[in-house]
Amino acid sequence: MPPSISKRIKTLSVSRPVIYGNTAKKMGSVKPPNAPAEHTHLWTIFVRGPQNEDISYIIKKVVFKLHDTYPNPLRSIEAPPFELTETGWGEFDINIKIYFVEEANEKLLNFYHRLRLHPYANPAPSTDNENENNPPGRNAKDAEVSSVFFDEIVFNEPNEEFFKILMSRPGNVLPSNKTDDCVYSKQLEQEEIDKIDIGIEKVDREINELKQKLESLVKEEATQ
Ligand code: SLL
Repeated sequence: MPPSISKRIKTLSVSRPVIYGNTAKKMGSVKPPNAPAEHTHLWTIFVRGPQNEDISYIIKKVVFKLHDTYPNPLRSIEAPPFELTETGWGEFDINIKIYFVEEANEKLLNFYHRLRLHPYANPAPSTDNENENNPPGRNAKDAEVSSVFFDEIVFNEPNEEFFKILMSRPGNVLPSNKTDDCVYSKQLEQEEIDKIDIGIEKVDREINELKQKLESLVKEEATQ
């Protein structure tokens, strides 16, 4: 990567939302050609914008490192959509490396996603971060499984050239409201914050109750 001569803008951060994760479906008798007989699931791993917007103005390529049981496990996707569809039988951790466009002069982002193929028998109440896509009327065990996460890529002190690129898509921020196509929004963010606030209040209340209980037990003890 050629060194960027563009100056970094001090004390400024720009964040961009991304969605990453996988969907998976049990295959019936119809399998893609060349799929080994023991492969039971068709799955797709992806990195995308919350509304499927083009993110290639900041991302140059995404490299997915699969389990060593796959031939050529290092799969480099150099143009959008940054996704990979495969077949398989097992769940494993996929290493994801996001490379940014050269103008960014940024280090790559390196993280893992656990490939999920199976709907769990007794799914925990779904957190909005990871949800079971299981519409009514469909057999739970055949439903498409999805394990999808929201995150924000934060660019600290971007250089002037990259800042211009970031600002060229002012619409690439979170939408205000949830829609059927896209739940990731300011609205969902606020709902999550509200849930956390309620949780904090509950824990504070419980701590206070326990403290009072303890105090009265100590007093009781002292008077005996
Ligand atoms: C484990 N979770 O920890 C398992 C590994 C490997 C998955 C899962 C197909 C590879 C192939 C496939 O699904 N591998 O048949 O080429 O041991």
